[in-house]
Amino acid sequence: MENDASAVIDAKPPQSLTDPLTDPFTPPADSSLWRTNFLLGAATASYQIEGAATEDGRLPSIWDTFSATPGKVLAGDTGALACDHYHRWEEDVNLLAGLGLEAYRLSTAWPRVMDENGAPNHKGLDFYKRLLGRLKEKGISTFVTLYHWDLPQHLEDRGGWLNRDTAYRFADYADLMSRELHGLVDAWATLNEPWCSAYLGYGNGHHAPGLANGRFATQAMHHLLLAHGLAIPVLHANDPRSLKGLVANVGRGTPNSESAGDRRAAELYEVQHNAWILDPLFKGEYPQDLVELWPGTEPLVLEGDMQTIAAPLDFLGINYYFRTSLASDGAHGFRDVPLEGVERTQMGWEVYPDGLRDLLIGFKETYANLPPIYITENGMASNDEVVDGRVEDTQRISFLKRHLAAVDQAIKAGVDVRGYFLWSLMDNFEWAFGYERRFGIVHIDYATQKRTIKRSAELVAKFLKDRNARAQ
Ligand code: IFM
Repeated sequence: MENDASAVIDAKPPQSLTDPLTDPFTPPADSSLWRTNFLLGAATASYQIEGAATEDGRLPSIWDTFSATPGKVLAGDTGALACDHYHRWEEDVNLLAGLGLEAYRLSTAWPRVMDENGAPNHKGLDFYKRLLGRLKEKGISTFVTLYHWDLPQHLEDRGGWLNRDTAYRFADYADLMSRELHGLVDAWATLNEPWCSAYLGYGNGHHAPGLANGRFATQAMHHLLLAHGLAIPVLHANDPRSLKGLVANVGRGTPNSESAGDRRAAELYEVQHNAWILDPLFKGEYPQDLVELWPGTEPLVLEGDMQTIAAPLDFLGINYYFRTSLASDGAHGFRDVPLEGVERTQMGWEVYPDGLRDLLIGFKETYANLPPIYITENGMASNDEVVDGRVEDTQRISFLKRHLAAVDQAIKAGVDVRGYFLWSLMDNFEWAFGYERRFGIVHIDYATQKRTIKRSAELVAKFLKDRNARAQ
């Protein structure tokens, strides 16, 4: 992949494109985004878009079980059909290509490609071969995440991520995928957002499999990270030319007041969201502060685990969405105290682009061996509607522009950020919020499966076209 962040191309956009009235998206002339080696793409995940939940030998995942459980997902929505991408993938690849997006981040569904005994399901594998092959033909870089939360239900039935054996089963799955798909994948990510899998899945039960126990969360996290560490050398052996990394969602905390208690609350929030994952990866240890936050929940760690987890990576994927304001809970933890009068999205999340810049700079200062970074997700949900065939998602356009400016500031401060993926290519199944929350730059009418390109997508496409034209 041609993507050397050190080579700065001095390209200036034509004056007319920077007029905020006619083009509210195009970055300013001095933005790093004008470098043609800064990768701009979009992301999705298997369970959120594929549908075809029982087709071609796909086994049930924990999200099929969870979403079928009354009261777990808004309006009782499930991923059974989703965006029907399993059948409409050609149309979706054409959309990506038509927009001129340079990279696509997708995930593969473990229950689609392996049976209960670990044998390959060739029908499922063929789907990904066709999809990735077409993306390659179109010249689109492929970022493949192996685990975006759809654990096979039969593994959950044996303890899921609480069972150390699941980490070894994950390494087998990584082995199969990298043997079958090598040459079609530019970058492999082992896990998407282990914080969500461990904390929301096993700590507070908001996500599948819906367990709520603090001790479970730390043990699940350890096995997830172990799975990651076991998979990295396997991916490297089977597909040495691709990049290997992990995708982490990171959170910015801000104290609700200047009091020492609230300042400590904000620190602990970031320990829980960021250091819990990044310290093991880049320092080979869990943060000491976790003990203060969750006394008595230390996971069982076997000799050698931390070295396995800290295997060197080619990249770190960062997913960033919002900032949280925190106060002390009066004991050793924190509580969320929402700020008044700030801009929010359909999710209720605060729009705070500076948080992305500040976190990126902070990570560079904290971790001496931090690899190059891709922003693997950033975006927002809005209640978008098609009116006369058009979707005017003005808040999203402004959101994207401001977050890309924050990325540019981080690059100028010395952080090696090599690309940015919009979340998401299309509206999709937003987990516990079902289909109500719309994150796409392409609108989905779920009744007809019609895709409508939103204004934000048109402007991103226009920018990419202008950038390419200038690079000729
Ligand atoms: O939709 C999710 C995605 O699956 C993981 N990162 C956050 C997104 C928005 O909530």
